[in-house]
Amino acid sequence: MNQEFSPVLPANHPLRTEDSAQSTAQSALIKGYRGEVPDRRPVWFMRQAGRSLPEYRKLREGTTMLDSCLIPEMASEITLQPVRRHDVDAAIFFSDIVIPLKLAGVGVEIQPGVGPVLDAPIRTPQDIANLPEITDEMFEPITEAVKLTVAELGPRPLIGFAGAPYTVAAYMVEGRPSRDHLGPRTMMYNDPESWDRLMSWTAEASGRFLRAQIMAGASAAQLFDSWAGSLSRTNYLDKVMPYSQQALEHIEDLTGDNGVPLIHFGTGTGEILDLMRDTGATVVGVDYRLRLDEANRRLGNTPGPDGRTNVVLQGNIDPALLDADWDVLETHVREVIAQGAKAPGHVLNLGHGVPPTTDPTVLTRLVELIHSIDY
Ligand code: 1CP
Repeated sequence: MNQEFSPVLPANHPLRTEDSAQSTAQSALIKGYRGEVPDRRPVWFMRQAGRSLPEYRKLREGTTMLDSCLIPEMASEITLQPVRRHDVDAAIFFSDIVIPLKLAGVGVEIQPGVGPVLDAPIRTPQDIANLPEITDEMFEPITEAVKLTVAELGPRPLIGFAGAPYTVAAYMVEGRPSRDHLGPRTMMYNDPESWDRLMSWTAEASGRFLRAQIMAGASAAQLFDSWAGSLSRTNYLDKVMPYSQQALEHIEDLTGDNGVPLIHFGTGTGEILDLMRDTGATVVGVDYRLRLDEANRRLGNTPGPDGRTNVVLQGNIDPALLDADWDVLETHVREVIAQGAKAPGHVLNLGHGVPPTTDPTVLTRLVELIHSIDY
C-alpha cells in the first residue's frame, strides 16, 4: 500500500492501491500538483466533458442535463469521452455544481442556453428554514458513477469537484444566472442571519459532495468559486471565506500534504488569490485575466497564517484563443508555460471553461503541443 497518502482514504483508493494498473500516485497530474517534475507536462481543460464534443451531444439526446448526471453509466461515459479523444492527463467528473441541490430535493433544472434555474428563488428566512436535510445517502448515484469511471481510467486520475458555497448560493438567491449577483450581495449585509444559515447549508452540501467523490476514488478535488470575483476583498474575507473553509472541513482529513490535491478556482479573483489559498488549497487556479508570474509574485508576497507562500498554479490559457489562428494560440501557450515556470509547480489548463463552440480537434492538437514541450 502506498504509505505516502492519508490512511483515511480506502485501501483500494487509486492514490493508495499497490495495483499499478489502477494507481494514480505516479501520474503526471498528481506529480504536477505536488510540485514534482512529471514525465510529461500535465494538462486538462475545465468543461472538457460536454458541449464541445459531438459524441456528448449525441449521447445526451432526449435526456436532460441533470438527469444525465444522475444516471451513473451515462455520467461515467461522458466523463471518459474527452480523455479518449484528447489524451488529457485527468478526467473531470461530469456533474454540476447544482447536483447536491437536486439530490436534496430542491427544484432546479439546467435550462438549455441559460444555465441553472430554480423553481423558486431562496430569499426569505422561511425559504431557508424549509431547505431539505443533506444526507450522505443521497450521494449514492455519484458514488456509483465515480466508481465506474475510476475502474475505466486506471492510472489516469479523476478530479472531483463542487461549487463553493458563494457561487451555489448566488444561484439559489437569484434563482438563475446573473451578472452582478446583487441578490446575494444584498443579503449578506441586510440579513446576516439568513446569509449565515444559507451559506452553512450550501457549505454542508458542497463539503459532502466532495467527500463522496474522493472516498469513491477521485484523486484530486477542485472547488469552483466561479463568481467570487464579484466580491470585494472585505466581502470575501468576512462573508464568504469562512463558509468555503466550512465546506473544506468535510474533507480536511483527506487533503493537505498527504491527501488529495485541492485546487481552488474562481474568475476575476486576482485580488483574493492569497485568501483562496488560505482556505487550505494546495493548488490555486488562475483565470486568464492575470499572468501566472504575477499570480505567483502576489502569492509569494503574502504568506498565509501557516507561513505558506507560493503554491502550485493551474491555468491559464485564454479560451478566446482556441478560436484564433494556430500560430497565435501556440505563441500564447508557450508564454503561459514560461510564466508558470516561476511557480513551485504548474498544471496547464484554460483560464475558464471550454466554450461550447470550440473545435475539438484544436484541443487535441493543443494537448499534443503541451506534451511535446519538455521541462
Ligand atoms: O446541456 C448542457 O450540456 C449544459 C452545459 C453544462 C455542462 C456541460 C452545464 C450547465 N453544466 C455542465 C457540466 C459541468 N458544470 C461540469 C462538468 C464537466 C466538465 O467540466 O468537463 C462542471 C465542472 C461544471 C461546473 C459549473 N457549473 C460551474 C463552475 C465552473 C464554471 O464554468 O465557472 C458553474 C458556474 C456551473 C453552472 C452552470 N451549469 C451549466 C451552465 C451553463 C452553468 C453556468 C451558467 C451561468 O452563466 O451562470
